[in-house]
Amino acid sequence: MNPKILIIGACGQIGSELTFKLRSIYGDENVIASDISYSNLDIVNSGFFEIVDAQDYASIKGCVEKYNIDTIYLMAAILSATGEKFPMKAWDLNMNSLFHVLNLAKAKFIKQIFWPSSIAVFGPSTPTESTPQYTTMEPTTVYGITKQVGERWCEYYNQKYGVDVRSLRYPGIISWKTQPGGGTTDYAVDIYHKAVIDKKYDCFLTENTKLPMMFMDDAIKATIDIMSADNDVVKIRSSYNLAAISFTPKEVAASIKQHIPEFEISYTPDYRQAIADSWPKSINDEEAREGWNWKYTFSLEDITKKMLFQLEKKYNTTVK
Ligand code: VAH
Repeated sequence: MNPKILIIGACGQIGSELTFKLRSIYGDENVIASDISYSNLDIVNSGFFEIVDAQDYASIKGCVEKYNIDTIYLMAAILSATGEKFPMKAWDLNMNSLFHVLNLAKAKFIKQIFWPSSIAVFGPSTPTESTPQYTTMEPTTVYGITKQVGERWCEYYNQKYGVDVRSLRYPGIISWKTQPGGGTTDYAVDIYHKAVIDKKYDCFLTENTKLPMMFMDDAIKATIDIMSADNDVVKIRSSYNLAAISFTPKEVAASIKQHIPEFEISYTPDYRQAIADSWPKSINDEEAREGWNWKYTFSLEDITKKMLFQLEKKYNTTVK
């Protein structure tokens, strides 16, 4: 029997691609996209779409009852960079939305939840290379704090009330379908757009700032894999470390120059440098690999080829 899925935050970077992928697996009629506004017309016009306020329990519950939803992917959040500009907005959205969805599951209105955490749960006191699943976590961003606290509540609701909530600590996610958002890792999205449009990019991080990254297709696969795994396979109910590759702005620029030789990068670090410096450089995801056979596919070269090809089509330019 197919799940009946509601995606909250379906207009966003990951939510939009999850919507299309889940529809291709379970059928359009079983996947309801929702967001606070009609901000992504590809999503709004491609299937079932509802306006849902992630901070309003009644709004979510009304959609759950209207479509007989049993599974929620909660993809709405304010990310790290924007969260530092609007700390209480980030706390309110990221936490209220999670409590509403957890409480709907506790009250048995829904059966299963996916909630994304992030490598932002780690902080400056965390070991930076091959960061383990269990280690010191002192996040210094509001976004990271909401993800750390959110992980604690997910584990609590699973252990106390039997709520089937599953979570992944996403690294920076790279995709071409949506514009870069309010994330610190979004330089790695913007650089490809600017490479195709302007053949140059002024990076807001320094050249050797190494961060964990992943192509969207890998992130979507991991999300669907963990949600499809048998309940007893999912041992960690806070959130699983998830890894693919790590690279620096200098390395991604060199990868782009292989295809656009005239591409030039410059560096003007801003407030986001301190956020990036607080995060790990690489992640150990052995629990995910051993737990449910997770493995990534896309290398940096694969990502560069895919991003430039798709963005060349999107902007109608010809990349050599
Ligand atoms: C951000 N893209 O930059 C998000 C991500 C690991 C960072 O969670 O805020």
